[in-house]
Amino acid sequence: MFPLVTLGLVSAVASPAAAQPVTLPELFPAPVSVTLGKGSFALGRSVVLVVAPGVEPETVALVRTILASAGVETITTARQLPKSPERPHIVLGTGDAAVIRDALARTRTARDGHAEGYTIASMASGSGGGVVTLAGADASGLFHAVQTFRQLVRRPTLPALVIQDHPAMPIRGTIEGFYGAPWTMADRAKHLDFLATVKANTYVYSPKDDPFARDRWREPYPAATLSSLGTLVSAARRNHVDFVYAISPGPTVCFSDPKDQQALERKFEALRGIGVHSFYVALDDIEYTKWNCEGDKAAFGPSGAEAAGIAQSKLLNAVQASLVARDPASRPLIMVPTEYYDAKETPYKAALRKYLDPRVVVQWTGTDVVPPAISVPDAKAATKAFGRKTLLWDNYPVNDYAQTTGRLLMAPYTRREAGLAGELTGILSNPMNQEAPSRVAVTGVVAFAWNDKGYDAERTWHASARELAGGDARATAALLTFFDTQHLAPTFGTQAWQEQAPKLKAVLDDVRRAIDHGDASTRRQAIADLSREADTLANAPDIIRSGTVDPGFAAQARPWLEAMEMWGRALQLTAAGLDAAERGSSAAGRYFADAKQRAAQAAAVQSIPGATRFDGPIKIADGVLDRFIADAPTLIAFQTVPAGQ
Ligand code: GDL
Repeated sequence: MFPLVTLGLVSAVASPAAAQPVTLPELFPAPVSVTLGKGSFALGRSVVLVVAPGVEPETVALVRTILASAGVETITTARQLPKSPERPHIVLGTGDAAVIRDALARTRTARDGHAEGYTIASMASGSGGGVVTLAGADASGLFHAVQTFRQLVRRPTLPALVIQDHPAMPIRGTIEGFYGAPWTMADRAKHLDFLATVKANTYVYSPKDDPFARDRWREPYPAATLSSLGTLVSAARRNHVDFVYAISPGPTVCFSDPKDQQALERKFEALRGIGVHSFYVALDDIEYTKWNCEGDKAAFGPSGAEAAGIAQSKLLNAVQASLVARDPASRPLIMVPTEYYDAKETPYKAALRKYLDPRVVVQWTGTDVVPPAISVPDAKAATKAFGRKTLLWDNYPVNDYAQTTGRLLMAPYTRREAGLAGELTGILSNPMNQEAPSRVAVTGVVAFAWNDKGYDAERTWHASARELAGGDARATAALLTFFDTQHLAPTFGTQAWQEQAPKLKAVLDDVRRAIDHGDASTRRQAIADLSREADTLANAPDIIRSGTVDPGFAAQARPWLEAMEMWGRALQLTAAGLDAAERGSSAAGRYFADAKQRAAQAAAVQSIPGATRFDGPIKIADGVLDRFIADAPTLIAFQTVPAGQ
């Protein structure tokens, strides 16, 4: 029998004196439930793999790779579990395969049967043996179980535990929907691999600057591009990610012209030829109060928002019908409407509600294009306005609008209300032009969509830094220092929805307070702390360059890392200036002047031309660091050296 204990009782039951306590591993996204059992066992060098019939070979291959990276050298296979396994056994399967039923029965565990759900049950057995059962409700569920298993085997011993898990929202992932330089095919391939690790299931291809998807949407893709897209589609399939192809015909489409409908279907047909089963029509950022052709006036009457809603519905309904007719495996069409930026009742939305096929999935960005927060009542209003539960298009961490010039958006994903899963069909994050840095926010978005009620923004943020750093503690800390300098998240207005550099600001505020109110020893202590903080800032870029697993991160963040190092040096000089001033040394003025010069150089570092939509100076903890360096010479009176000395 498998003595399960609830988490609160674990230490009491499982930590006899001197034994290693069995602890709960940190898992991201947070599973629905994890229950620790008694004891633990090591995987060791040799394991037995028991694979139920029907498991995808790629999933088995992935398990083998994970086991190898956990130090397993020999993997043998068996068809069923022995009565008392003396070696670690890993059991894989979906549905109610007999071997899975047997394995779960031994741990008296029920199987999670939700779509994409899974159960993991592990128990120690015999002397040195153990069983880990990965049971998927379906093939994707099993794949997600394997991703959790990847996190579990990072520790040398596996605790006895039961995990029951399934997604709160059916659609989770990203929409490459920004303006400016699209991701490269290599970026996208890496992104798809990353999405799998966080249990995302959707990637929408919709770069605004792909001419064949927007301005020249009627034209076929060059063969080479289509072939590269085909490679991505296969990578997505391997990763259990739905590759959705989006087209944006809005700028020129003639809704009433059957030739345009055919052009759209021809385009989709070509994509279907490379394995795409999911399609999307984007109608955002277009003029919808003027027709593009005379025919639309004849067909739908004078132009206007309501007529646009009717015309768009007609086209989309026809596309939805043709998707089903041509491909029984097709997923429902997704669309983003022209009024995507609020849930206010309007004639356009009323037309969509009335005429748009209820199967069509509608996106919406919240109460604004870049909303400061999203609540359950906001989502309820959207459900009402669009006549169906919506799929949130979250414009975070996208950095293609003027207010984001010179910024990476690296704050934790927050201010989305727990409970949104009851009102949304999912969330797609619109990422930055920089793929690797985007993973920090996307990890948060997807973890929230997987388990909104169990989501912890700060812990998930740390976990994403740890992932980028391949588990290295020093590089993780350096990344978090860097993220703090890129914490500001603007809106389209003047008010940011995430503040800049809260951690650094707290440190600098403490220094100001100590200098203002403290005695001599408090002041010196504060200046010493400041000097250490400056070292941390100045050294972080080098640690990040050598400590992040994906070289794409340092390459895409290059000017930010360069500027950060310079700002760090400016702060070091500032700390030296304060120290000199505190000691009454006349060197203070020189330090402050050097700091000012270094800060000016740092502030002049520019973004990589063309890498983001708006080029401009790189911002590092702006409004916090620059202000402190500018104010520092006024904090402690110091002797100035007369000119000429
Ligand atoms: C938008 C655009 C999007 C862009 C974002 C931020 C939607 C639906 N469309 O309005 O392509 O990246 O703003 O600038 O959000």
